[in-house]
Amino acid sequence: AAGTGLDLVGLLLGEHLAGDRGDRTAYTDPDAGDVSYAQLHAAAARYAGRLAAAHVPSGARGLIVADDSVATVAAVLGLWWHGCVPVVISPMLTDDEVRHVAADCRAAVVHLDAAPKRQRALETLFGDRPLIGGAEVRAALDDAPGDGPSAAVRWPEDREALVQYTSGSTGLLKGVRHRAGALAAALTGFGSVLGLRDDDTVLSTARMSFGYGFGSTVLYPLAAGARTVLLRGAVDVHSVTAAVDRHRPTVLWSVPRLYAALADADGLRTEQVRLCVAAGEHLAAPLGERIRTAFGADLVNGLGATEVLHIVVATPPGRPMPGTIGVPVPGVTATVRDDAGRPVPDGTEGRLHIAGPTVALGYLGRADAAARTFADGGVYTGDIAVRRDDGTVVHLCRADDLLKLGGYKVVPGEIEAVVREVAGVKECVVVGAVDGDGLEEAVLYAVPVPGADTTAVRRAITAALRGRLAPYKRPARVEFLDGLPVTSTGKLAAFRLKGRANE
Ligand code: 3SK
Repeated sequence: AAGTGLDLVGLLLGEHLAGDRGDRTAYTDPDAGDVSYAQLHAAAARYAGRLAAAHVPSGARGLIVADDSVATVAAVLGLWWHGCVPVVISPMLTDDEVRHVAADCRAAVVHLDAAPKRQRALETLFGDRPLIGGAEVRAALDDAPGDGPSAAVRWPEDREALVQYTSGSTGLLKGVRHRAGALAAALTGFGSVLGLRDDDTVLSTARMSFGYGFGSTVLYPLAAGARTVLLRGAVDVHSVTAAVDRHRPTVLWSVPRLYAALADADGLRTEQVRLCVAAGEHLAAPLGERIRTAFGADLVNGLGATEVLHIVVATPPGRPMPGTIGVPVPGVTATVRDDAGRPVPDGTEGRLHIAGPTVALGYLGRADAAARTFADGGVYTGDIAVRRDDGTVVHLCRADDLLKLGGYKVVPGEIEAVVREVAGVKECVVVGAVDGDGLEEAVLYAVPVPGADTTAVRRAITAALRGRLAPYKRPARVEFLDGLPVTSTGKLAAFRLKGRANE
């Protein structure tokens, strides 16, 4: 219903539509080419009209299973326009994961946009729910707005407006429910630290289906009126080097691991880059310095989490704070707490706790997990940190067993389950170690069955990892042991393996 509340479409596009400003490019899409702010706005209106015509109730959730594209952004904006809650996930998830999310979020409508073979497989997963294809949205980009609804729905600040899925410590994806007000607060919070401009060209290696990428490719660049270059296919040092060469971005968003590879890459043209944003995993001071030097640009290092929508602690541009994740962004309070939830004095390590307007409403249908994480007036990010007396925060490690590899959460148990099924493996454990750049990596320790041919077992492990796990989940090293170390009470002495992995 029109009236009071937030117009989420207006919040992101409103300022950029007046006069001939609407002709400026919002996205450069690998298929659709340059798409203007006015075209994007018209596509969102048409999308909302399409939802109304399909009798999708305002307030329902809409599942978007899609690669990054201008059609994906139009779907997000169209859902908001109609009063629906977008849930964006990657088509690279397994069929079981996609089915789990569709059922968990009770999606009333599904938007599908993937490479042809995957698209056909995905189409079979959703029963008789209305399906909208990304190709038809792209095909209509040049059309006039048509008979869509004239005004976008207004959102009460505390109403759920976005659900993002993230890995839990069991590996099961959980939906994080964001308030409408959090979207606006992110713009005045981290958005104000970042200072994107309407003459910026933005390139992000993080995808929209991840919390980090949703902010870096949708929220912040649209609100600033910038141009965003969308990537499709594999994101690696070669594809990013080629995209930087072709599109000359002024702002880059990535994870420390990819920056480390880019900093060493031949032929990367960086003269035009004014700002690099790094988040998603721990950034050690020497690597931060290497990135700054290689790009000749400001570096913003931040800590974010899906549970707080985006980056909440960051080093502001022009104020390097090496070895730290910086200071809380405006509107956010970051405290370090003991196991009883009491703030500890500066200089003491503890659990990082975030309070502020971007803290999510909770998890979809997971009261137990929510109670552990959303507590004491905010949320525990799952990180161990220390606050220094100058107010900067130093990230030490994760509080749980989750590994953060290239920005992705990886559950050691998922890797172990694959390896345990390999013939010739008696038992195995995965631990985190730190490589020469200070980046976390997974190390697999396996115990072969007595008498097994370890060369053959190693080959079988490698094949199983390649066949069953996404590249980012695969261990950097595999080592064989005669047995796993145990404590005097017979429990696994994981700390000894961690010590060994870091030797
Ligand atoms: O590191 C993350 O997981 C993250 C999640 C959401 C938004 C931003 C970041 C860095």
